[in-house]
Amino acid sequence: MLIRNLSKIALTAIVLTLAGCSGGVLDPKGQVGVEEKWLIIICTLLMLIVVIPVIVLTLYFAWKYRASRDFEVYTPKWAHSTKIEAAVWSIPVLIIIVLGVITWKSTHALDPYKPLEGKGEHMTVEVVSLNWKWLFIYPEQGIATVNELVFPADKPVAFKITSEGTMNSFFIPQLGSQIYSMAGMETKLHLIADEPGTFMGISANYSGSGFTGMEFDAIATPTEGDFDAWVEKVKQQGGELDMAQYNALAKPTENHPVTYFADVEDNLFHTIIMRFMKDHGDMSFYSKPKNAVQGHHEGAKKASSHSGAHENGAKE
Ligand SMILES: [Cu+2]
Repeated sequence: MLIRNLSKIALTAIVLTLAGCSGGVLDPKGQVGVEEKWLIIICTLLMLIVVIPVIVLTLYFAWKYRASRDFEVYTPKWAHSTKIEAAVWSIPVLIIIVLGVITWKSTHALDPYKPLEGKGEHMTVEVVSLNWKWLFIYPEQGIATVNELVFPADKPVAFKITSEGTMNSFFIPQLGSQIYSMAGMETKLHLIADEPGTFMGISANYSGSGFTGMEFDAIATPTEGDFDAWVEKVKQQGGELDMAQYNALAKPTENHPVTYFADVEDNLFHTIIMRFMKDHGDMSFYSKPKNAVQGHHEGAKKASSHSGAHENGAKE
């Protein structure tokens, strides 16, 4: 009776869990997401090669050597079995080798910083996480939006991502990888939608009281024409986004409505990153800051002992 009830509960749990898959990482709508789905499934199955026999054998041994069976052979001096040693060492080692090869290959193939191969030219979208909303700047179209991301289906998108404050994580589960947004830094992500649709966009990193409302629709339009029409709509309806307006927008708000900006200040994304870097000079990405050393040591020269120690490579 207990077993029957337990199996009912388990079945319900499985059905509910699988029902949660639609719209999630196991229901991918883009090339990156599809590859990651198979990675999750293959790795889970490989690991179950160990987990399932362990569960089965645990139950089997508990039953086989139960106290009421007094005719089992009692061997307290038993210490070694070559067969068991071979099994418990060789199987996990083989699985780890296979997992290692798969991980090595897939981390290179699915590197979020790598543009998608064979998909043509990428469209650029600059993403800024604010408390508690997402700002999307379209440098090629000269527009910006809050909490609405639109791009054509079958068009690869290169996201450049930063944050105004707290660390967040830019994540459209059905399209694939998530990547962190951090103040004063630029991270990159390349995604594509293989079919038109509206996908849920979230932050995968908790960032405070307004976090639950920090969601956006990622809309893949059926054609480039539909995307152009949407850009026109933003240009008709939107306001201006200069630095003063950005500062007002950056103030914390909860459940921020979708907002359009028809005209965006040049290099706004770069300016947002650089306001956290101003003491270290302008930054050339993927190399050292051009004048960070001079800038840093202007202040340090006053304290000569500190400056001396620093030049010897000592840490502060
Ligand atoms: Cu220093």
